[in-house]
Amino acid sequence: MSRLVVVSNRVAPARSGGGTGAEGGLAVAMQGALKDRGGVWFGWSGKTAPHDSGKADIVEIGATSYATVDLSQQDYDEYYTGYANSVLWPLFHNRIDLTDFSRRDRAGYQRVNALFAGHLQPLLQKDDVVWVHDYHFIPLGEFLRQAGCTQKLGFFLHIPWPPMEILLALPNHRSLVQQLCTYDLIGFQTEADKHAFLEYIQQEAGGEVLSGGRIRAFEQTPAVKVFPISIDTADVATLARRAENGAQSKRLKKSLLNRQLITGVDRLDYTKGLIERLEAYQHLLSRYPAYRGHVTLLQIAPPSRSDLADYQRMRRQVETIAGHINGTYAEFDWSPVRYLNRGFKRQTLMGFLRLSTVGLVTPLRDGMNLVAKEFVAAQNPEDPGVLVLSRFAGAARELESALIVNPYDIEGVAETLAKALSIPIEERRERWSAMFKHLSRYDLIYWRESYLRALEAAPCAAAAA
Ligand code: GDG
Repeated sequence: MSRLVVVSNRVAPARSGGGTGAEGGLAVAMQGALKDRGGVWFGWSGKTAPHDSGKADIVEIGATSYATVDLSQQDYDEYYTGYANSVLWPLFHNRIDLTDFSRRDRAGYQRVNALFAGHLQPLLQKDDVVWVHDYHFIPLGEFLRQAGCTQKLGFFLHIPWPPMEILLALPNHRSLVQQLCTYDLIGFQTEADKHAFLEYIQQEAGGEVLSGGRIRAFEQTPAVKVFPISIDTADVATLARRAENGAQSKRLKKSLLNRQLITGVDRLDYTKGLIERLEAYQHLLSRYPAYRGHVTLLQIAPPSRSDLADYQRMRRQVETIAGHINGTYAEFDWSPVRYLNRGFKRQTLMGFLRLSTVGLVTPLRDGMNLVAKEFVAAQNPEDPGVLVLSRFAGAARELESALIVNPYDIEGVAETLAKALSIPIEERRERWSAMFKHLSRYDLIYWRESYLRALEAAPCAAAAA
C-alpha cells in the first residue's frame, strides 16, 4: 500500500496518549489512514513568523510525520484572511456581495501555495499518494508538478462549488480552474457541486466530459467524482450515550424543567443562517403563543475568523436579535434563547444533541454540514428527536427524512418547527431510523476509503507525460 500524504490548512497531530477527545471527525479519519499506511500530514502551523525557516517543522508520531510551515504576517493576511477567507469562501457560498477581491491577495495566495509546494516536495517519496484538502490549496497541485512531483495527486473540496454565473464574477476564474484540473482526482461533496463544475468546464473552459468519470480540459484529463463526507456514526452514538449520564447533560436537563429543547451548533459564520434561524424562532413564539414558556433554543456558536469585519458584524447582529427575542418574550423564570458564543468538548456537545427534541440546522449554503449528521447519530433510538434541515446543506441530499426547509422562508421554518415539536413518536422513529441506517453504512471511513480507492484507480497525469 502506498504511503499517504495529507495536505490541509491546519494539521492535527495525533497525541501519543490517544488525544483529548476534542479532535474533529476529519482529524480522526486522517490519523487513522496515516497510522495504517504511514505518511505525512502537511500544512500551516497556525503561527506567523518573521522569516521562512527554509524547511518544514517535523514531528514524528509512529509512522506519521506531522510537517508544518509558519507563515509571515503578510502571507497570513493575503493568503488566509485575504484570498481564502474573503474571496473563495464567500464566493463559493454564493456571497458575491461579501467577496473582497484584490490582485495583491491573489498573488499572496499563489505565493503561499508555491511556498508550500516547495516545502512539501522534498518530503515526498516516489510511490506516495497525495490528498489535498479544500479551497486553500487549489493551486498546490500545479506547483507540485512544476517542482517535479510525479506522485498521484488528489483534491477534495469541502465547501460547495459555485454555479457558473457566480464563478464568472471571480477575476482569473479560468486560471484557478485550470490549476484545479492539474489534480488526477477532483472530489466534490454533492452531485450538484459536480454538475456546476462540469457546466463551467463545458460552457466556459471549452472542455468535455469523457466516459468513466473523467473530463478533458486545459490539456488535462482528471477524474471528477462525488464523495459526500460523513461522520464516525458509531463513535458519535457511543459518545452521546455516554454523555447522557454525564454531569453537563444532567445539568442541562434539570435546567429545562421538561421544556422542549431546540438545538443549533454552528461556527459563527454568515453561511450558517443564524440570523434567519433566530428570526424563524422569533416568529414561532409570536405566531404560536402556546410555545411560549415551553421551548428553549440552545444556540452554540463558537467564534470563527473573528479578525474579519464581516464576521464581527454578523456576531453583533446575532447578539442583537438573540437579545431582542429574550427581551420581548422572556419571563422571570424562562428565557427563550440560550446563546453561547463558545465551544464545548465533543462528548458534551453530543450529549446536548441527544437531549434535544429538535436539531435546527439551517445554513444558507453548506458543503455538507456534519452537525446534521451528528444530530441523527446522537439520538436515543427509543425517543429520537427531529432534524429540521436546510435544503441548501449538502447533507439534505442524503438525509431525506429530515424536515427539509428553505432557510430564507422565515414563516415556513417557524411552521416546520411547530410541526417538528409535535411529531408523534412512531413517525419520529421512522424518520430517524431511515437516516441512521444510511449514516451507519455511509460513514466517515466509507468516505475516506472510497476517496482513496478512486485516487488509486485514477490515472496519474505525471506518469502519462
Ligand atoms: C466545512 C464545510 C463540511 C462545532 N462546534 C463545536 C464543535 N463543532 C464541530 C461540529 C462538527 C464541526 O465542528 C463542524 O462541521 P460542519 O460540517 O458543520 O461545518 P464547517 O466547520 O463549516 O465545515 C462543511 C465540513 O467542512 C466537512 O467537509 O461539512 O460544509 O463548511 O463536527 O460538531 N466541536 C466541538 N465543540 C464545539 O463547540 N468539540
